[in-house]
Amino acid sequence: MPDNLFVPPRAARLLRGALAVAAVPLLLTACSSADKTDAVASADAVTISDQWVKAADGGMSAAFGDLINSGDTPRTIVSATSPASGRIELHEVVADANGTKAMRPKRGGFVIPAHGRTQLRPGGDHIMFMDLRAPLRTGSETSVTLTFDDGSTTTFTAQVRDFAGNQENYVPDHADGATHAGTQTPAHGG
Ligand SMILES: [Cu+2]
Repeated sequence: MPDNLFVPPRAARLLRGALAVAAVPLLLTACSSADKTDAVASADAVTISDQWVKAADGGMSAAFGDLINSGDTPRTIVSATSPASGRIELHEVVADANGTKAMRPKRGGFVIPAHGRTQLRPGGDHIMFMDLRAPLRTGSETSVTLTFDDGSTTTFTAQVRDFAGNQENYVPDHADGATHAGTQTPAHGG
């Protein structure tokens, strides 16, 4: 009988201890989901602004814009698709030993730094439309879907614009069939 009198406070102590232990992981979980770092999909952390696509009658074109990362961790785009092009590659422009600029698939994709931006520009990184399904007419629009390395995707709409300058990355004498051969051998760029 006296034993029974002692059990409740002891049980209460044990219970309190168990709650304290259980509270730790609960708090950690609450913290990590509250300060949106890893819990947020890349597609929700990255937006694009000033996006546009170069007008072209056929063959190749490219999409440009500013990729903006509002999150605390770097995000990586690994591929892209668009109904406008049979194939899309993520390109960078590099200079070879002779100083000649050439484009090639960017290894590892486009990385957008935490709280930073990655600019896609003519003469720099760009989303390369390798094989247009139809002419891209000035003033029309097309959509592009980006896939991140966490598997999340985001789709944006870009207006088609005339663009004449700074075409070193798709020079006409490389822009016929020969260019496709070139881009199919990314090894040439190193
Ligand atoms: Cu390109």
